[in-house]
Amino acid sequence: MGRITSFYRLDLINNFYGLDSPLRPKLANRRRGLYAGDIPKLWSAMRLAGLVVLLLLAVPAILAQGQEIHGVFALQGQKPMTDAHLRATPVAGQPLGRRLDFWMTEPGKSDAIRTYQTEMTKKLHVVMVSSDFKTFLHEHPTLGPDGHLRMTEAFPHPGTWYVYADGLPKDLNHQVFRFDLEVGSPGSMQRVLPKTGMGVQVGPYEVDLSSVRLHSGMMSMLDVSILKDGKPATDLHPYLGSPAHAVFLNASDLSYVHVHPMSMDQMSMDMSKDPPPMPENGPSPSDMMLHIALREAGTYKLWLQFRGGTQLYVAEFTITAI
Ligand SMILES: [Cu+2]
Repeated sequence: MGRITSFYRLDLINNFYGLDSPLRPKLANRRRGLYAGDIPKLWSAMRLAGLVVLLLLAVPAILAQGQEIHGVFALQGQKPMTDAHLRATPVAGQPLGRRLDFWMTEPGKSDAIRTYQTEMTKKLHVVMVSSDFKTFLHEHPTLGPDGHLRMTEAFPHPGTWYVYADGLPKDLNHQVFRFDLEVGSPGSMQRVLPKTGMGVQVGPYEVDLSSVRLHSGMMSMLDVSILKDGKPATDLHPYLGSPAHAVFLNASDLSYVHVHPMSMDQMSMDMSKDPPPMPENGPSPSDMMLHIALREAGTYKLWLQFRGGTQLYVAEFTITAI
């Protein structure tokens, strides 16, 4: 019996690995009830069931661990000085919730860079845009002592999100990376770029630009004015130290440009460096000047974010650079 059992064991091993066992004809001939014919079938069924159980166990474990995404350098006209990484982990009970963990490394190294310069009051600016260009979010993760910048985001709808991490690691210049993150299901790749003209209405404000056509490859000056009830708005406040934040995305290669308009007062200061952040609760002018250099010709979406009263607003424009 011991011998037969070991024959069966060998046969089962061979069967498991899909090998043709030289023992099988002998064993089949023995026709010992259930053993000879049924065990291989039973074993196949058990293997299948085992695989299903393994998959059921593994998928939630993989999901809980999150997805690591390598950042694509996205700052228009610049070269990367670091690598960037994002781990996105689902939040239990929130299908559209993700814990986002960003870190940068020096090329070829694995240790997270631990220091970031503070820019516009924050260590990292995270801009998230839905793949159809309809939704714009701007958030700020918290830098931990381990060099990881973490935040939790409840995405307003499923889809593919272009997540841009914009910061100044160590003593380096701006490093901006794009991460393509799928939340729930893939989003439409059809980018919505309506012809906006030079004025758009957002909430009670009208935002006017002096032009929506720029020349690429050179510095342009755009006047920005914000009106309320047809008059210059008087209830504006700085947001993150600036009268407004302007993010341009090139609709074809998704390259990124982020600039801040200056108040006329700031323009009379030393223009070679950034003006000091404006106090958050102080007033902000309704007229400002945006210095913008788009290096690539093409169509861009501009999101201009500002604070009116206690609320944040985003004015959206389609800009053509020729
Ligand atoms: Cu900004």
